[in-house]
Amino acid sequence: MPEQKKILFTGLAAAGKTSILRALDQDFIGMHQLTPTKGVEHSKIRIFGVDIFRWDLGGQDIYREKYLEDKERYFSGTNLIIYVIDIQEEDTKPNLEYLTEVFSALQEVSVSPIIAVFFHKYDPRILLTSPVHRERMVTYIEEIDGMKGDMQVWYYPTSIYDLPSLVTSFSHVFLQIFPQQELLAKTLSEIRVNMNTPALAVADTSPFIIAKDCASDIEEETVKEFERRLLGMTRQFKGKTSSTISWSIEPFSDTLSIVVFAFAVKSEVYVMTGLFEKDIFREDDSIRDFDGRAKEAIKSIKKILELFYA
Ligand SMILES: Nc1nc2c(ncn2[C@@H]2O[C@H](COP(=O)(O)OP(=O)(O)O)[C@@H](O)[C@H]2O)c(=O)[nH]1
Ligand SMILES: [Mg+2]
Repeated sequence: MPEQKKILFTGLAAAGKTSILRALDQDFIGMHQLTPTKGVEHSKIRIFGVDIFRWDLGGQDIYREKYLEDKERYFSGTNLIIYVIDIQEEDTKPNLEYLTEVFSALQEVSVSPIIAVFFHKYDPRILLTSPVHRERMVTYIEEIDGMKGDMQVWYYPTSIYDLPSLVTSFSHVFLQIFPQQELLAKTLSEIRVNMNTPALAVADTSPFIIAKDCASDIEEETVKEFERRLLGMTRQFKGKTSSTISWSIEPFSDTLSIVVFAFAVKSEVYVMTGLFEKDIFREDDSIRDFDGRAKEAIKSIKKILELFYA
């Protein structure tokens, strides 16, 4: 039986924890009807055939005290903590105090999960223009690095107005609990070079990005657009099953097309998405060659994905 995993979402009240969970579930209706989370809300997702239990720890003072009193119950068995900070909130002290308490609670119950800090409500307009928020984020990082001890902490700016930021941040840190991801990342990078594409990714239909590799000279904006398109195209395969490899193609830019290949591993659908020169698709011969190489690539990716189910 595959083991199960536990993810804690925590942080102060109104930081955006529940909104993040809803956005990751693509539940945009639920997102607009949020009431403050009372106590803990549990939900379950499945990735690589493993049950992932998500605990949304409501952030009001009375509940936070309860978590810290009953540490064993809330913190033991945790694989990943996502600590959500409202970057628009000027006062950094309450977050740093609560984080200190969380770190010592983890030590007391002797667990060392991977920790992600989401600098949330980092809405696109702020990310582009505001030095104040950037300075606040830098201050947080310095402070947290100073108190994390041996723990592994990752930092991400996120916003519900930038869904790819949430999906890629969550995917990236979640994958850190799977050692197999290193082999997948390395293989995908080789395939990308081999297939001569500036951007290539593997995802499941949650959608959840399992690996992504981009050429070093590709523009940040193109990567963002690639992620946005890949999430949209991936969603079309949700709930579908397929024993063969199928692919679909859409225009991306003046010179590039975006191609999505769907394939199954353990009866779940996965996709490989990449950007390819439009010219490839003008002649039958080069299409055949492309198809053959893609299928070879997918074969090796499937083998690695099977390792995640071990
Ligand atoms: N500007 C902005 N507001 C957000 C974002 N995420 C959540 N919010 C708002 O922040 C408030 C609190 O969100 P909620 O998810 O209930 O926070 P929780 O208490 O941590 O679960 C709500 O009014 C949300 O609409 C974001 O990325 N940007
Ligand atoms: Mg909540």
